[in-house]
Amino acid sequence: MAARGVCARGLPGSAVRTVPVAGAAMAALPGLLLLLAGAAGAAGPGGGWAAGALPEEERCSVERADASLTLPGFLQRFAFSRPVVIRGATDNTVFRALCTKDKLLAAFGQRPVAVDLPFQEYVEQLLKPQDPAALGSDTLYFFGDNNFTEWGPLFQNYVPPPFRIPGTTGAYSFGIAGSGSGVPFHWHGPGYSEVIYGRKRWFLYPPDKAPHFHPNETTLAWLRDTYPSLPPEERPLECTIRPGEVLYFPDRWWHATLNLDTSVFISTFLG
Ligand SMILES: O=C(O)CCC(=O)C(=O)O
Repeated sequence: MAARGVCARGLPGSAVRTVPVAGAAMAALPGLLLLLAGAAGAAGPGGGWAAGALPEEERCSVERADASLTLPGFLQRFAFSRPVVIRGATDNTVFRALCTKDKLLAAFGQRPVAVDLPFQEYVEQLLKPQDPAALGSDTLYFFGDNNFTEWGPLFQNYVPPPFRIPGTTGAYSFGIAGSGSGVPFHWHGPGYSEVIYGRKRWFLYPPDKAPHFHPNETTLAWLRDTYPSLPPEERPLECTIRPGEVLYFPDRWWHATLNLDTSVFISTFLG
């Protein structure tokens, strides 16, 4: 699978800064990661990542499915028509154990996630709750453009959602972001999102129902300023996903995200 950034069609390019990961290869990393996996659980249920204090939606309006969903059922009911949150479709216990704060810092702390910015500095200095007054263009969001020489051994331990749309392959995009951060409304091809740690609130509109938003407004600002005045018929579909759940969004569906906690997450784009 190849790396792919989030700046696809429909996303205001200035609103989200994806941070390219560059640098030297990490020799012997798979062995290191597997050793680290043996000590899973010591960081607690949140993996050592900070919890946030933002509210969840009152009601999840995205349809839900469980592990009994089959590929024919997925293709018939969701793949081309509507989002779904699937619970228990995959077991990412091993990957989760590798994504605790301590373990990611031990494995990648010195690796650059932006020009001259080691991952450890991003985590310790920039991974803060979102400033509600900040513009989207001033928000650093580590998501996508992952360098697969360095991060590939970690992703080998990720178990992706089981259903593919025929003729597509999956491309991973991995991220870690602070409470209150998120991606403003945009759209692109179909894909999945899974949180490994933290809760992520999703807002979705079908392709023919463009949301009211300013491209340089953060999701947090949109939630505060626009969302409360939306009449019921203009409200988005929404749901908060937690570890163990994946959200699927079909082609061209508008979507925006809000990390309720510091979140470790991975998208699988189908293309
Ligand atoms: O997980 C996020 O915060 C952003 C995900 C997203 O926008 C996407 O997968 O296209």
